[in-house]
Amino acid sequence: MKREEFDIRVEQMFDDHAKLIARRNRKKQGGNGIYDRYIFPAITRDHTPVFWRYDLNYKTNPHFMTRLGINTTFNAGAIKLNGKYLMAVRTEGFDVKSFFAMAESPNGIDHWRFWNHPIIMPVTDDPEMNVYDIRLTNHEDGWIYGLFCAERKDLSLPSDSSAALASCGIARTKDLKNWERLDDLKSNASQQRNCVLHPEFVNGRYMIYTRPQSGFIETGDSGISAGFCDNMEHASIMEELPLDARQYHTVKEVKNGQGPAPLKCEYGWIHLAHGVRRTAAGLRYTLYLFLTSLEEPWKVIKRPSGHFLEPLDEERVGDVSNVVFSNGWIADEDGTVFVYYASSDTRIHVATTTMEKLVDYIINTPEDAGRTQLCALQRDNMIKKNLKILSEKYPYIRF
Ligand code: M1P
Repeated sequence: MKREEFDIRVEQMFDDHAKLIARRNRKKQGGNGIYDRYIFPAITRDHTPVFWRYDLNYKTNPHFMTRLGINTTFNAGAIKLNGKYLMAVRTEGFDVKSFFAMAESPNGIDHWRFWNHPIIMPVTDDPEMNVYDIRLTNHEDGWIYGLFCAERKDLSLPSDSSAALASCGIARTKDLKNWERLDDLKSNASQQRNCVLHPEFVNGRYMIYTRPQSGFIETGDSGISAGFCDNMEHASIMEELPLDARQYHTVKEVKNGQGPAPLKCEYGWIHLAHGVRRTAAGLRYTLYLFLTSLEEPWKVIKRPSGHFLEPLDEERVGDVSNVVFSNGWIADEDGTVFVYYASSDTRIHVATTTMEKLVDYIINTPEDAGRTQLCALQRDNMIKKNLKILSEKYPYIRF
């Protein structure tokens, strides 16, 4: 490639990137009344800066090749800080290593721009191979904590090149730039993933939502659990209380995991979680909601039936298809709630709703009736009431 052509390619690339960042997103028409989806993903790999992927030196990259490709941008923690909407994005290179990178938006919907530098997360004495799925919690102790999965090779199985151990890495910051790494969470479980710090002290202690696992993939029966610790510098949880167990023939039949830190409302804590079912096409991940008690956040008091958000249309296809996953949401001062969810481990979307709608959904969506006949009866009850309304309103139409 000639020097002039190289320069044109570089300019074109920066131009395309600037247009992508400037693009406005719009709500999809219709919707389910619970939340609005948006036409474009909020963040894709093309949103990462060009200078993260290309060597811009003509002498060392005369063919203008991608040098360090970015494969996917997904599963982001989220927080609002100093008026900015921020995501800590799981950014995966072609080398299949993930790192966290902050992206910010002026309105929570579009114009997402990555900060120039990714987070260089400090390591413990036992550096992990990979980190992912950070949950950001603005804790009442004054720190912003990031709890994430820290994955290491399982050295007890040296000949199995895919044997891995998942543990909960913990770091804290005040500005999302300078991070202090703390000890990984200690617990009795052999592995942990999807751990999330509750935003308030509970009876004077830190409370962490956990997901104890018997193996890297297998989760055991306990599902989402909770435990307490006295400090975050050397967090240790020796007893985990089962909070939301997986259950036969529900959206969380195979496994589940807490999403972001729960949101507080007058009735309790609203939780967003993912639930996993096994299908002939593989695992299917959907998102669901539940409510825990204000005073005892480890006790579930409301369980709307079924899923809250499922992979839809183009969201269904990606690196790991048929998956939606969320570890970040932001509740704004005006009651708007931004739900950031990733589809198929590939890109990030936003859905918007309000606290009022979430509360209505949680309180008024009936619980799972338990088995098919009771579920059909539950639906038939609503059908009968609706037909009465319709026949009174439109007596001249036959329903
Ligand atoms: O591939 C789907 C998800 O699988 C894992 O989630 P869980 O531990 O609940 O099964 C994680 O690797 C997650 O990052 C990924 O999105």
